[in-house]
Amino acid sequence: MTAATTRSTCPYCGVGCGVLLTPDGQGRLTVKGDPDHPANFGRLCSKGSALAETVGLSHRLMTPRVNGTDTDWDSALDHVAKTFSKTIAEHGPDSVAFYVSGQMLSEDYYVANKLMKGFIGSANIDTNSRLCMSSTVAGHKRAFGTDTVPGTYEDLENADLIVLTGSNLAWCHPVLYQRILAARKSRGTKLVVIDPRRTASCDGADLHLALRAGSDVALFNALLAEIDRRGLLDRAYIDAYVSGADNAIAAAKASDPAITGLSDGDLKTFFDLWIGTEKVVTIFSQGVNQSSSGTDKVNAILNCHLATGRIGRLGMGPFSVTGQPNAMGGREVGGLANMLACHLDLENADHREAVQGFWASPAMPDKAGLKAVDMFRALGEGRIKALWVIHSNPAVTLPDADRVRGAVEGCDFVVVSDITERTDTARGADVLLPAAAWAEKSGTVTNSDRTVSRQRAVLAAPGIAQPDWWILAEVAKRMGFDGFDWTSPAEIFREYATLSGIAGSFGRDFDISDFKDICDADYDTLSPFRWPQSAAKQGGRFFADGGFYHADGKAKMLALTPRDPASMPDEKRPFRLNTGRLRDQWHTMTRTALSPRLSAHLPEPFVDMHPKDADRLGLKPADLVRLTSPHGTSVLRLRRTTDVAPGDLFVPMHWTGETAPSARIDALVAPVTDPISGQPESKASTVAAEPFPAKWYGFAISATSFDPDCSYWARARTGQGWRAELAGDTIPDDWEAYARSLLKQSETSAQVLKDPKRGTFRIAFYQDEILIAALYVGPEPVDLMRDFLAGLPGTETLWALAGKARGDMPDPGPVVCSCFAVGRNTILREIEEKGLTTVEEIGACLSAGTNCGSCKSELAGLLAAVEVSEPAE
Ligand SMILES: Nc1nc2c(c(=O)[nH]1)N[C@H]1C(S)=C(S)[C@@H](COP(=O)(O)OP(=O)(O)OC[C@H]3O[C@@H](n4cnc5c(=O)[nH]c(N)nc54)[C@H](O)[C@@H]3O)O[C@H]1N2
Ligand SMILES: Nc1nc2c(c(=O)[nH]1)N[C@H]1C(S)=C(S)[C@@H](COP(=O)(O)OP(=O)(O)OC[C@H]3O[C@@H](n4cnc5c(=O)[nH]c(N)nc54)[C@H](O)[C@@H]3O)O[C@H]1N2
Ligand code: SF4
Ligand SMILES: [Mo]
Repeated sequence: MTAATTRSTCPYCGVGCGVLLTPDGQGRLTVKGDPDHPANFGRLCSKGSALAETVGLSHRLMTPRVNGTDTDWDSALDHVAKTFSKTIAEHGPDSVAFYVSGQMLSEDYYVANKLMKGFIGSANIDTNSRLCMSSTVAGHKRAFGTDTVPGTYEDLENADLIVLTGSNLAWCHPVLYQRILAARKSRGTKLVVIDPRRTASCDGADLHLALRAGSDVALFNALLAEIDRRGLLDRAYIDAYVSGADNAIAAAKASDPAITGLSDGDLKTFFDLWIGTEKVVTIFSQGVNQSSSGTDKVNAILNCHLATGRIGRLGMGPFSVTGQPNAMGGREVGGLANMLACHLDLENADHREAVQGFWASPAMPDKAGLKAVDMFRALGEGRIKALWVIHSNPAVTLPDADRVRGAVEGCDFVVVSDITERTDTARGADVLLPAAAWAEKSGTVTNSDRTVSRQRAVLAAPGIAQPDWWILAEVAKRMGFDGFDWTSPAEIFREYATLSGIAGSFGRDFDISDFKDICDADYDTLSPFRWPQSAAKQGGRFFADGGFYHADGKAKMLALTPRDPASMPDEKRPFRLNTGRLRDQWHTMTRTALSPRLSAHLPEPFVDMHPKDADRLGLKPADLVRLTSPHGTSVLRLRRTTDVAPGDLFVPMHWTGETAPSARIDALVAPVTDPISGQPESKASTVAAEPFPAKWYGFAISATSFDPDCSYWARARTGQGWRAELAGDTIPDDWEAYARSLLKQSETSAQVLKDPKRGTFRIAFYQDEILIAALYVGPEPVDLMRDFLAGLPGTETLWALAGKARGDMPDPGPVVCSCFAVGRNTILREIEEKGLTTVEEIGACLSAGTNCGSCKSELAGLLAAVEVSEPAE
């Protein structure tokens, strides 16, 4: 590490990898994995490795903006404070709300929570963690009496069996997946994936249980019943530390494993593995949480670990992996509408009094505020009259997203703090506040295993952008509140650590009061640490010897009855819509889509459909499909694949009005929530599917950005500019005029190739023999070497109209390894020509998979595909 290098933490997933940042003094950065960070020991995934490509200024919001006009901070902050104060005076504190984010730093989050709960006096602050972790929070609290992840990452390396339940770890927590694969190599750890869909995580697994969507409670009930049947309950642990076991087991025995749709053989293999392996970690994520029975799913898993006493000991335990970089920190600061700071309870009068006393605050709500889905419903109905959205893009990511977008647009006063104005939420806002971004601001985040790490500023914020805590504190002061006079995140951290000590004195587990007097210099150099950190307890695991947080000191096993998802497929809507993430994009893509190499992995949104369903609907490969639910419609590119079961569909969640307006998939998702956690069922809506009647299809490349306006489009960045897929339901009168207007090339000289009878048209624009842009149009999805063409703008390519590489220039195909930009075709060619049989051999020949390793599971998948195809030839 050189003097110019600073330790920080990756801003994406909850693995919480340490990074080493070296700025070049010109606003650019080099980003490397921190070899000393306990989350990643130097590794980074594709997203972490590409961070340097996302810190440019081109997309940034630089100054506050009120009603479309740029202004200074004083005017904007006064306006926000005045409007919030006026609304509260006229309509009461519950007429305003904050919608915040698990990506905020703990210090930012603490300030937002203090302002809303302690000073405005409402609990109407909720966070996107409601869509993410709230079922786990509720499940943990029901079972443990507290929201605590019992284990640590070392358990993953010390387990003999790892069960991924509703988690595509290979793509969503890639560094943990790499850690597991490494352990698998050295100790032979077995890996089971429980997911209705075949995912990249299955490539490294021993068993994939493609259970019916939503049936996890039935599966883990069946496991619990089988543990009992085999006489393998840990009676000593249960007698000493657990209540409710008999009822839970009786309910488990009464539930029908057939609901899972799994064969008896698969169930037996799973039971043998799970019951027969003491050191088992059950990892779970959004396939569990995002369900109308999400909390029950969590408890069904916790039941099995409590029943066997496999919790809190090295190499075993239930393990909820957090999604966002500070999802865990948000739970600690009390970011949810039904929590108080530091794991204190809003319903507990003593806790409320203690926090109010500590804050010296004028007010404290005694009941929970509106949860995310209800908050935006109230916004649409005019019950919330002023809303502040910080670090989230709800007009894209909440269910029933068109209605949410409409509610944001319709509300008289919506403030959005973001780093860019180009989001579907920001477009509907009245006030935009420019936030300092990752690498420009300082604070702490807590990862999935309770490790708190520093994010550090190494770049100047552009324009007059300011950190989120500062913006919040300035508004609080202007609303006339005391207690917001901090001058640095270190001061906020000290206050927060002090409050956690008060929580500790109430016996709460979240206690970092060791740091209540930390000086600025020590905060600057703070090394990662795992909570708790107090006089009473230091880090480590929880619950091996009981010590639960219910009044009787015991854990609770819950009696659970499986429920179907809220809507079941029927004649009108025969498909089950599953949604989730891709390897190289982060949520609504406001940062990852800036990186050409991340955009090259899967540049267009799509719907995965089983070939039998596609045939039945008369859909050919690459056709466009229209999906419809009672809430909205989407148009997406078809991918025929047996990865999904017949009747199931999978659509990624990432595309937006900026990148592909018809692919905003949450527009279709029903606003149905889990009755206990309030978490939406984002993975199990029902929809109808039909061919989209496009009259023409197109593909465009350009060295400069352009704004398509046809009925279907999806655009992505490339190393040379932009690429876009297009389709329309009306044919333009004059294709050349259309192309010139679309690609903003009114005067540029062009080569044209057209066949009006067949309806094909191609145009390439040149400046001094350099290709500037091109458009390829046809009546069917256009067959082109897209990834090859995407690399042409800005080069001397006089034969671009051909749409494919010359014989001597092979088409690399879609990128698989984003670190070294190695395409699928290149890998397949090498596998076949050189007879490669292992991922390591591919690495040796092409470097693919040798940097971040995020593509290793896909490389394994390509090797398997080639093996299968050989005998048939
Ligand atoms: N690349 C990337 N990584 C990310 C993120 C990102 O945007 N991009 N986001 C981060 C965030 S905030 C989060 S919350 C995590 C999410 O991480 P994951 O939860 O791993 O990701 P998802 O793709 O949302 O969903 C996981 C799986 O649940 C499956 N599933 C659907 N229904 C069911 C069901 O009924 N039962 C079971 N058992 N499985 C089901 C889906 O098929 C999907 O493969 O990822 C984090 N990491
Ligand atoms: N259908 C479906 N929907 C889902 C999910 C799903 O699996 N399926 N998953 C859900 C889950 S788990 C999650 S976590 C949510 C995520 O959903 P969101 O939180 O809505 O998505 P992001 O794109 O992460 O939004 C973050 C916003 O913060 C901005 N930003 C970046 N840095 C900063 C900063 O430093 N300060 C401020 N103020 N702003 C900043 C970004 O530009 C972006 O607009 O989506 C949920 N929605
Ligand atoms: S696994 Fe990837 S996205 Fe997650 S923290 Fe590490 S580098 Fe960042
Ligand atoms: Mo999430």
